[in-house]
Amino acid sequence: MVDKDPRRMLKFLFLSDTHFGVHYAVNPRNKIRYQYGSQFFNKVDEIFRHTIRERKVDFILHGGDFFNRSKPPPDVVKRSTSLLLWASKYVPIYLIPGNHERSKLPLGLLEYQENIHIFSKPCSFIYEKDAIRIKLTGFPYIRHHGRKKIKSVIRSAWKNEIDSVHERSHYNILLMHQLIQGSRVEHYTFNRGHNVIRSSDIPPLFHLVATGHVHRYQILYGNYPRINSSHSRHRIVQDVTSGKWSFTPSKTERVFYYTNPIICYSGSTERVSQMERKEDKGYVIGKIWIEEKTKRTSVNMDLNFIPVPATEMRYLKWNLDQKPLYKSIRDLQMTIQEMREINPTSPLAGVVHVSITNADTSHYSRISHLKKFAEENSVLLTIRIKD
Ligand SMILES: [Mn+2]
Repeated sequence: MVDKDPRRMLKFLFLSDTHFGVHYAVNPRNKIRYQYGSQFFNKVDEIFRHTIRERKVDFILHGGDFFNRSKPPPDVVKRSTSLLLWASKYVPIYLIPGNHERSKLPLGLLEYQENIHIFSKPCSFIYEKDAIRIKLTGFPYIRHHGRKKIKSVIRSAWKNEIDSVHERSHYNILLMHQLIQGSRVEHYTFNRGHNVIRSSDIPPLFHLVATGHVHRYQILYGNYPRINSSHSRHRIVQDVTSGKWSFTPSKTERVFYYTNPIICYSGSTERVSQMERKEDKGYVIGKIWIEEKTKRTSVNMDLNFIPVPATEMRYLKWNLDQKPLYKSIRDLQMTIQEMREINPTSPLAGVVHVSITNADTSHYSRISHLKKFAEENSVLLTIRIKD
């Protein structure tokens, strides 16, 4: 049904929080860190190649935290911009500066590449293909008081059109990098705070809010009455006689009327911190298509989360007053060997973090030996000794 008339259908890739440069050792001699940092580039490289070549996406949205730092080292800039340049040869890319870039993407001249569009200020771009017109509105990460400022920022972004369009867009996407009330990480739901945005403050004229910042993939619905919108699909309708797009529910055709924006966090493309060790990582493929029927035209959207393999992570807590060091070491060695068995050939089998309490200085040398053992098994071991 979906692919019947491909002339009126388009696809996009939505990914976010690539954090290029995190855990990266620029010197390849630091093998294990170089490997872990490189995974972040390799993964996005695969995602770009697969979605552009096989899935034939028409454009790419990046939800921010492209880099891990606002001033990334030259090697990190080189590796990540070559990915952008490759992808932009085929499709346009739209990027939001996130909090890790301090709301400003250090991409220099890349900003002036024809196919690379950066929301360096609140503004809107138009993407159009085969008579489907999409308005992409976005703004850099709001660092303070997002809750208070959000309405006026969105309003100015909507009005500030880089590509002006005289006809109404069929589909409106808001791209941003913010916390939204109700978004979740493990054991925590964001609710209050000067930077937590209420979804009811996002105008219902947006069909999709594609946002970065929270590293866990999730879909939220706005606070508008929800009518028959399933997990990943909702519809809006054009009235054929008047030509108007309808945003208000009608009694007779409720099911086809668009009512609320879907809010989507694609999550990060790789596990950035131990907090994410149980999260699936991946990207989102969005599909927008138009169905013409005798009495009405409907615009449809599908969102699909595609998981990619993520680095194995383990977290161990040692209290040396409760368990002697030699036993804890044995546990750790077993953990490391298990990880190696899961990934026997991978240059990085996983990452283990050990948090140690009640250690005394006589323990230190035995603890530091463990790093070598981990590295021999292609595991990155980080240790924190607490007083
Ligand atoms: Mn992030």
